[in-house]
Amino acid sequence: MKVLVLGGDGFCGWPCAVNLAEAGHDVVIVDNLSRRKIDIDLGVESLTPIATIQDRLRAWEQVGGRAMTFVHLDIAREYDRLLELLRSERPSAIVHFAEQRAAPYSMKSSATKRYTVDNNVNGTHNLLAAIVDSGLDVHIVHLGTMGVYGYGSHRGATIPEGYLTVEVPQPDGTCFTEKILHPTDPGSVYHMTKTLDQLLFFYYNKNDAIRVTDLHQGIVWGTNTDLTQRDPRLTNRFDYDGDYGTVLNRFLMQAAIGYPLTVHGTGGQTRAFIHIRDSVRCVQLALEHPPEPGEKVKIFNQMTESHQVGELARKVAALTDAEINYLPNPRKEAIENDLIVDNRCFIELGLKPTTLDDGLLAEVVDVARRWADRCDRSKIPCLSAWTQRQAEAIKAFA
Ligand code: NAD
Ligand code: USQ
Repeated sequence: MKVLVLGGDGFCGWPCAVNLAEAGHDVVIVDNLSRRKIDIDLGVESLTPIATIQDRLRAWEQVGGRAMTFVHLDIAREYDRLLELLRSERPSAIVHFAEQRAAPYSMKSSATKRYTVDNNVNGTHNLLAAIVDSGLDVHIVHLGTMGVYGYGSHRGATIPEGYLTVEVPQPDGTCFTEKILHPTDPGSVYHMTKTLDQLLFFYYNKNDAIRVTDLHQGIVWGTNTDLTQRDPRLTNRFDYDGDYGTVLNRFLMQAAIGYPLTVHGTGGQTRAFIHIRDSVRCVQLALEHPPEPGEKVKIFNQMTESHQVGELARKVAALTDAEINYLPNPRKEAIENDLIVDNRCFIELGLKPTTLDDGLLAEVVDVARRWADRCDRSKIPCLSAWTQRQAEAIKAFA
């Protein structure tokens, strides 16, 4: 099938694009390369050296991969070109990764807050409006986040896959039951944009019968898949800096270079995780099992396990002899939370979870050791503070 991969030059998008090409799909990567530009603005680089998108595509064909094409397009700003692309390519499905995805970056300043909202909300809305304008029946597979549910206390309740059944009291004392979107509780401006995306999907699904699968993904760890390991020019990116690096990959990279692991607060935060190989597999499964015409938005929890940040630090320390540093938390978030997640949809579709094992953790440490001389240690601290209070605590500690 013809698939557009929006954001296909990014960390999750690139391995997903090559996997879909390998599975026999006609893949068109659409990306405005903003992620690479943000690296330049921040003065950081992926720990792994990444080839240009043009070199990636050439290398992919040279190793025998099915050819993919690339369109340089900003989905948030170039509506007419996006519509023209839909009309000319007539895709059956669109995988939508094309958003500003870092919570700390979204909280850096009013400029990055506004950019994140403009980019993410406009991009998603442009896509939906363009599909309606095009008259095509396209299945959107969107990368959302587990963070839409929030990390307050769920008091031991299991987080369902998107919808909650509630009892609504009637004036006569009886109740009716209804399935509603699970209440949202975003913890950053970035996470807030994902809750707005949910509402956009809900509306366009109801009004225009657009078929959508929204994947509420946990934190992705690891770096390469078998396919991106086929040639050095296919290597995936590895973010480690204080804005874009995510917790487990950061700990593994820190251990590799002898930098004390940066635990925020007590490390009591529990989060959902998924390995990049499973992320890629889940997107393929979602594409192969689209909603029926007229079906409401499908929501899957795309995660395989939950862990506490402090527990992960201790695990990495035990594996590598790294030291742990407990730092003032730059984020306004619960000191501790529980997280029990229903992820049956993907398991029933055949996902065999890749869980955290020492071999896989060691593999990431090896990648990081290999490129350790590319690491700029001054870019490791997380300095983006959620409020003035957190900013002052970081300053006082420094
Ligand atoms: P990334 O920043 O590496 O990739 C996003 C890609 O989208 C980049 O290549 C960027 O240039 C492109 N892009 C951004 N705005 C665009 C626009 N307006 N037009 C065209 N292209 C645009 O991020 P990622 O880690 O690959 O994340 C991809 C998606 O998955 C995001 O939506 C993110 O919210 C979601 N997600 C990521 C994680 C994670 O741990 N990385 C976890 C859960 C969900
Ligand atoms: N943390 C540390 N030390 C660090 C970095 C982070 O203790 O060096 C803590 C944070 O305070 C937070 C937790 O680790 O409590 C997770 O932080 P993160 O940066 O790994 O993840 P997050 O900001 O939630 O964002 C990432 C992706 C985002 C995705 C989200 C999924 O960047 O795109 O949506 O994970 S989820 O966490 O399920 O919402």
